[in-house]
Amino acid sequence: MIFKRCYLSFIALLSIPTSIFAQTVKSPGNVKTAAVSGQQITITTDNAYAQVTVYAPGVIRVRIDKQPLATDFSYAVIAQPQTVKANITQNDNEVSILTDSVKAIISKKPFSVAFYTTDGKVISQDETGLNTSWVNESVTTYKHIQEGERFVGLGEKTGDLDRKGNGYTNWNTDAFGYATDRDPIYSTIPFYIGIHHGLNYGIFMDNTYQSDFNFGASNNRFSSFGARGGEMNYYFIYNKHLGDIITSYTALTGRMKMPPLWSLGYQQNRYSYYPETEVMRIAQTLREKKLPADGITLDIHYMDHYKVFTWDKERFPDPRKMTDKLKDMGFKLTVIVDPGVKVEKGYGTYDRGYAANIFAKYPDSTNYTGEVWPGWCNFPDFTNPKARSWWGAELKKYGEDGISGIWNDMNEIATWGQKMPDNIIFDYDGRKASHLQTRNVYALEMARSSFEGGKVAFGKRPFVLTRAGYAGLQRYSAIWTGDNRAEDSHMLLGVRLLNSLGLSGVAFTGMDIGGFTGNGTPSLFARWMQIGAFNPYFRSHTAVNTKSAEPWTFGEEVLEISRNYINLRYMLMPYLYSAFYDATQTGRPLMRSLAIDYTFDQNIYNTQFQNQYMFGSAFLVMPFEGTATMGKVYFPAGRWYNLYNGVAQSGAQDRLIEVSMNKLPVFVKESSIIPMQSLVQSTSQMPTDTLVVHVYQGDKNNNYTYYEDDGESYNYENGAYFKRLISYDAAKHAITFNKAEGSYRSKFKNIKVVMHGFGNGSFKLDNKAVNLNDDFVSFLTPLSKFDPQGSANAIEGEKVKSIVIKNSGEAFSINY
Ligand code: NBV
Repeated sequence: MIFKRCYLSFIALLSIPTSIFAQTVKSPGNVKTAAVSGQQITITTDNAYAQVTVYAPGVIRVRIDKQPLATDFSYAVIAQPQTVKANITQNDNEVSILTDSVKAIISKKPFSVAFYTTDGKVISQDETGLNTSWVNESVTTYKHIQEGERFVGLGEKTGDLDRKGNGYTNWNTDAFGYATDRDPIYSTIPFYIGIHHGLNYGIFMDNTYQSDFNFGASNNRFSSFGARGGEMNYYFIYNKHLGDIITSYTALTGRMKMPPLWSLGYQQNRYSYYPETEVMRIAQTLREKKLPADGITLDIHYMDHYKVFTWDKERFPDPRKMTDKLKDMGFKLTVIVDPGVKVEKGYGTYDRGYAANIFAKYPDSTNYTGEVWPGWCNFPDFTNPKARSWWGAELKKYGEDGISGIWNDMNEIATWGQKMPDNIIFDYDGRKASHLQTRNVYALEMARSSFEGGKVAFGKRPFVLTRAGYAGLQRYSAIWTGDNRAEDSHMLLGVRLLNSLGLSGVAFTGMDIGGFTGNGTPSLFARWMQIGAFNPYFRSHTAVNTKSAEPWTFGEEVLEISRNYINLRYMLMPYLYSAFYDATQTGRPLMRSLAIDYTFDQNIYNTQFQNQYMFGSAFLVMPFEGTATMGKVYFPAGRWYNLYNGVAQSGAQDRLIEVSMNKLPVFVKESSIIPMQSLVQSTSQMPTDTLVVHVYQGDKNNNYTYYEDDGESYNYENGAYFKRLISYDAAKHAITFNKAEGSYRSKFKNIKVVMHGFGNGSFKLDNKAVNLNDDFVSFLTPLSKFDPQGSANAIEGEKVKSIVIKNSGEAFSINY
């Protein structure tokens, strides 16, 4: 009897699931038709519509929806499919796509997708039985988690470098003083890279709804990506080298333009410097204390009652006069802007916005009103082209006021209460979309408006900084990681956030140096400044209610440490600028997680070493807490030179090293080429006319592109640059400076080549024997009062050989 009851309920269980599952989880089912046209396959299935398109030899796009696919539209992707050789065939069971670099198989029964190398190794495949499915309006694609698979990227996400075992949500969020494991925070980049069995691939899911990524969190079966609305729309990217995946991803979503040179200098900031006399005091103190700097930033208190595009006339009676004075001192001014526009008749910006009808709306066509700094506000709908041009026109005033940078804050959108209604309607470039679909791209389109408007309003390259964003934000803006805390764990988390942003196609990134909330210790501030010197955007910042946090406010020792590293940053300007050029061409970030160049070295994912990164092609940076005295570090394969004394160290091993508050451990990769200049106090000051190119002996080849232009205009787009390939050929023992390209004349009349690690060997210049000079290089000044060895003859440095050559732009080579 008991058996019978059990048996019956078992039968019942077996029959219930099919109907329940079919109701609650919908799958595409089997393929009914698959029509091939050129590089595209259009598919219908029992319950869905799909399209698979070859975008590039290693890039394949997959779209799936329950309804016929909508007309294609993306805020992120700017590329069209390239014409590529793709062999597409099909039989009853599958459609197969073969390009020069990947093979994709679309199974027909049921519809599922798998990607292989051309020699048949699995790169990524749908998880059998799960594939892609819908639960109500949410759509998710499940991929089989491969043995030993690791996951990196996904933009500005807290946590470890390897995201295996974790799940994340994308929903742009104002995350004041966030905990180091908080998710989501400000921006959304639904792009990650999977790594397993010596292979790596990228997945970019281009869907702006709230989205979820699961890298084996609470399951041992799949990694998944999905969104709470819209279609499944993802790009699979395969390249042999991880760096090339970033290049392919940024071919889709775009790359940054050359930034204004001044924006690479040190930026001094706090919430807030006012009135004008205070701004000038900061500027003067930076100069008096010989702290090189290029930027001062004004936070919300410069405005009249926080009304965007206004000035508080008492605090800043004549903005133009002030920016002129600052300019004479070598400073550029960046001002904060918030999207919330105060609802107030008679306030020009509001009146013009109201007349142009550009604010986000409720479904009954009334403007959505939410509360933020100025009080009740309307919010420009940056997804409306009319709003973007209105914003651009408003920026003209800032152009006239001599502003050079625009800092977009609060653009998640942040409002008091943090609950923006779902039913706010945005234009979405004529398509009309709710807040649910628009939120994650709002900041991207605000950044676009600031960038495009700024270009016209300033007549020069504008500097744009944003807090939130979406995939593709690198085209318009730099990004910083918002309201961090003055804590060691945040400094180190910040490094990982920036490294992850770099893995996700964003090269121009920064964090609040010193920490936004709370009061940091001197050692924390000193270390953070050192790390900041090796961040793409170098700005210190602190909240409204904290103690003063300029480099001189932590005592003499911290001041000297800060100066040392800012000085180094300024001497590295030619290297930095060339690294930014590289980002404009390849999408390669400045801060490079070791996962980029040492992808398959398991040690780099060890949480002890995961914060280490390359800054550009040459520097291996090892961040530590401010108070650390000893630290375990990992040297990837190759040879590494201690930046400060030139001592070489072999790689593929970890080591315990001494760490002090005065020095950030930095090593130089063998065969590196590092162009430097003399110390200046701002990028507006001319360095001496000698470019110093440091070359480090090594067994690896290196092709380095040196790049220079006027640093402020777009003339480089018409060839006004000075660019040359400098190549290190280890087998030929040759360093060749190739002929310069472009119509711009270098500001350097001479090149001093400094040879590190080459000993006293014999050298040839253009095949003729030459004697190199004995020289001495030191990258830091001894700390006068605090370093017990701080006397002139105890300067830490390195004996090197050097030679000075005229910089005619013609080719020359040095043999060793
Ligand atoms: O405008 C004030 C701050 C700004 O300093 C900070 O960098 C932003 O992330 N802003 C947030 C507004 C709210 C701060 C509590």
